[in-house]
Amino acid sequence: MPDSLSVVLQRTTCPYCGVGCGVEVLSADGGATVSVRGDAAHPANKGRLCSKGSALAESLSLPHRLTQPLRNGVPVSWDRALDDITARLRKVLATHGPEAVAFYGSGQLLTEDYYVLNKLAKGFIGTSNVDTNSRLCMASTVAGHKQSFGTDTVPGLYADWELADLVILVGSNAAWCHPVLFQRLLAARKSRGLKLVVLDPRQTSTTLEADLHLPLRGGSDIALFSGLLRAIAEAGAVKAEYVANHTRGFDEALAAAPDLATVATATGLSPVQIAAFYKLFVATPNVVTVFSQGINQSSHGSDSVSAILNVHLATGRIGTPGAGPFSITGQPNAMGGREVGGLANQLAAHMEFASDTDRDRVRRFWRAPNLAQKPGLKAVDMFQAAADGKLKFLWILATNPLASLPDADVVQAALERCPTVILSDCVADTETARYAHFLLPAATWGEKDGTVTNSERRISRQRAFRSPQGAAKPDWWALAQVGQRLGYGNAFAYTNAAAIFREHAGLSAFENGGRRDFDLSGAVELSDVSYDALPPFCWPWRAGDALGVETRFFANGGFFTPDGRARFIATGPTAPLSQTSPNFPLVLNTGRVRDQWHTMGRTGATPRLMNHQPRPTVSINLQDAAALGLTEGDLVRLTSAIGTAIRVAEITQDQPRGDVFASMHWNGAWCSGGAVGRVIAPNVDPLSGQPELKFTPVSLSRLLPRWQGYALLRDAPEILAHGDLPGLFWCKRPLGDAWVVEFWALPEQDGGPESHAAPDGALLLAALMGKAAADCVPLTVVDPARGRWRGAYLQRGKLVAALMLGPGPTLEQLLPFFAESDLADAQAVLAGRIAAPSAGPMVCACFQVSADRIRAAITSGEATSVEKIGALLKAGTNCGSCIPELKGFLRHADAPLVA
Ligand SMILES: Nc1nc2c(c(=O)[nH]1)N[C@H]1C(S)=C(S)[C@@H](COP(=O)(O)OP(=O)(O)OC[C@H]3O[C@@H](n4cnc5c(=O)[nH]c(N)nc54)[C@H](O)[C@@H]3O)O[C@H]1N2
Ligand SMILES: Nc1nc2c(c(=O)[nH]1)N[C@H]1C(S)=C(S)[C@@H](COP(=O)(O)OP(=O)(O)OC[C@H]3O[C@@H](n4cnc5c(=O)[nH]c(N)nc54)[C@H](O)[C@@H]3O)O[C@H]1N2
Ligand code: SF4
Ligand SMILES: [Mo]
Repeated sequence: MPDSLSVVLQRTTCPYCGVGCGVEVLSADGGATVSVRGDAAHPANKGRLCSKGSALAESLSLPHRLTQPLRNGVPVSWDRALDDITARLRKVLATHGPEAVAFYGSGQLLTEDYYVLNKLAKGFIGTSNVDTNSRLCMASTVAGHKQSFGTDTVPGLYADWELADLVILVGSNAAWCHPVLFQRLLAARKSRGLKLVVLDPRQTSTTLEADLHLPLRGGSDIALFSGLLRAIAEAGAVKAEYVANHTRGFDEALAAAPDLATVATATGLSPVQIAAFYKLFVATPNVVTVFSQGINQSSHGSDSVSAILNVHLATGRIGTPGAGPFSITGQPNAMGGREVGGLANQLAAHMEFASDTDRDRVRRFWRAPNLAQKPGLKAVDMFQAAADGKLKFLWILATNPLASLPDADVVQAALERCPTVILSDCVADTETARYAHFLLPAATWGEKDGTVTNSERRISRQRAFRSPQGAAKPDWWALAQVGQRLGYGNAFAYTNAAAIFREHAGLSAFENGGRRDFDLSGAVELSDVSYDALPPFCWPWRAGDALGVETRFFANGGFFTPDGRARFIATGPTAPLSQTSPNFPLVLNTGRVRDQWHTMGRTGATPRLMNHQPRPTVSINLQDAAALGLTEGDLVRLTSAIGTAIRVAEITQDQPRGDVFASMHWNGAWCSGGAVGRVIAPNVDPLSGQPELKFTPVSLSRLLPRWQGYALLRDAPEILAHGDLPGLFWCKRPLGDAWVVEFWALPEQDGGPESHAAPDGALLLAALMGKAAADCVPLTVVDPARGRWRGAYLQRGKLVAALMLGPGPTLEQLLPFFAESDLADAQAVLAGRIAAPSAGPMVCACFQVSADRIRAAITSGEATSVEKIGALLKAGTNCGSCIPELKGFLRHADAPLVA
């Protein structure tokens, strides 16, 4: 830990996406003043950061940070909390056995946290009910890899994206979700001329860059890639020697492969488009097929993965520079979780429950008294079991299941029914937190030490550069404390993260002898000092190898199946589990936006990240919107077979007809009725258990609000529980130094008010401000006949809150007054006798360049290219994440912007 007076440079890793960028943090005053920049020495990003990474310094002081253990909302000491948790655990074990105990973790845990979690649960408590949000993320890839390769391994390296002549992005919006890697790809294209094909039903910032965009029907990639196997065979492009020497099952897979006409029917693409794609694939030996959630989050996700692996195996394009299938992981440590066995069907260090030898080996290594003997409950089943009353003890770490799992009603029922729910998180206001009996304050990014593994198997250090806030502690510590209290002192006597890492490396090496690809035998003896200084490296790191050897797998076979051969898996067209119908005629697709991270805990509280897409929208195709009578900004109800959600309409050409898109981010902590998990059925892939998050039949209907309004608040609003403001739809966000809550009064039949008259705003303001309202002077202008209520709170002449219901001054007009130290004419403010131009949505988050400024520069004729925009306004010159959008502006220079 740096001492408190010096300026310190610390190298660490970004806590967001699976690209795993190196970050240099300059901190002074013991971490109170921090700035960040990309680490030029880190092989993943070579100095670049995207908009989210660049904003890390601003997101360090989170509102509603959890700084103390809470039991039923009451602060308690760590000792008290841990004693109580252990006592409850013992009781559940004695009464109901280990099957009644479950842990639900996250790809945002560090490897060390994850290792201790897995060891405690599977080895000592004896439950394999240990699953993670990775089940929602890349479980289908894990299943696909294991079936075909006999192990869960990404064969290639990021460099392959740059060395390829053809890169196919399947169900990946890398421009927004893996921005730095995407920039590397674009740079390589510029210098080497590689081709980029993108498969995505909708138009995205990624498809805008594609040489060929195939807007295939949701869930139909499996047909396309199965058909490709046949096209490869017909073109004589099978690498017979590779197939003969290193694989099994080719003939069966080929027999199942559909013809072109079948593929065209399944995908909705024209035979000409499909044939062009097949021709390009066949003709280009160096091809990397990158796949992400458009593939994984499907009820046939693991077969879709297999269909992709099949074409690479058939052509022998695997594990060579510039060729291979490439699963790109989402979370910073999704891969680390797979390495420690974080999923309910894995054991640890790439060992399997199914193998007696593996179980015995892990048992001996851990000296485990209660090693679990068979796989446990996968995420969706785990929460169903809790809702059914079968789970009595559930410990959730670093994830927000109520906001991110499908069928949120069941998740809520699970949290309500389970008698002991523990949540380890760094913030107190997540949706899940409302249901936890124990909230344990976790040290978070910048406060904790450990390692993460990125999508190319590169292990990087996360390093602390400031002290944990309040009583926050690393997750491994809390888990180890429970292990010790259960009487397993020796097994959980870790004093630091380095000790855990050494043990993890030890398990990977234990009786390995080349049987398991995950091998860190080179790190078994790592000293604390070497661990502190550990540079990023790719696994395997085998004993005797120099640190930094970068291995590709399978170019010459060597698979981890019993006979060393890969398996082809026979696949053909398979449809999503639920189909559209007259009642639910549209398909809801869900995913990510550029500047938000998951359930928004960190990014939602960062003003410049919230500017990019400030409301919970649903994107609707122009013609679909016209048919439904919807216009931009309308309030829309989405209804599926299992539930409803409310969103704000965004009308766009980017959506194909019949498809709508809503981001996964918004949830009950940030808006009411907006979490898409309320409408997504828990349909899962039978092999991987991964839910179908990208294909939900829905209907849309317009909600005509009684009135609309907003509140501006100096401080983050009090926590608003789902339904806390009956009859209203609301969403919140930070703006400048203030916070905004927008309101829509729902129609009467949706629980809204009986008349158009504005309600008593004073009550609403008090609900938003909580105790802070007490020492403020209220000032109100009420005009109910015209449906208006305007009010403000002043504290020693300073505006601290304002509420505008009905027509009145806009947010932008009001905001500047929050900065004034003595508001001379507060009445004039409320009356709206002020003007400030709107800047429009923020496009370049790094330099805060708005859409209006960019459009003005283009209209003036000065900005004719991305480079010119950069020279004039700096937009796009730092992380480059907005370059695709800048291109969109240039392309549509004459078209009106949809804000
Ligand atoms: N900005 C940002 N970046 C992130 C994250 C974030 O929250 N915000 N999260 C990280 C995480 S954990 C993950 S897992 C990754 C996810 O990264 P991605 O997988 O790239 O992100 P998504 O937006 O979930 O989905 C990608 C695309 O799949 C498309 N799609 C939907 N259905 C289909 C289909 O049937 N076939 C095909 N071919 N495409 C389809 C969607 O239209 C969408 O554009 O992002 C990581 N990076
Ligand atoms: N509809 C729909 N749903 C989806 C998806 C989708 O595409 N569509 N994508 C799915 C995917 S791929 C993913 S990965 C999930 C992500 O979904 P979640 O994992 O539920 O989302 P996060 O917001 O990342 O939750 C992480 C939590 O960990 C906390 N945290 C941060 N650092 C630490 C730490 O060091 N320790 C502890 N204990 N807590 C910490 C944060 O405050 C936050 O509350 O969502 C899934 N859900
Ligand atoms: S691409 Fe952005 S979010 Fe992902 S690791 Fe790099 S800086 Fe972080
Ligand atoms: Mo993910």
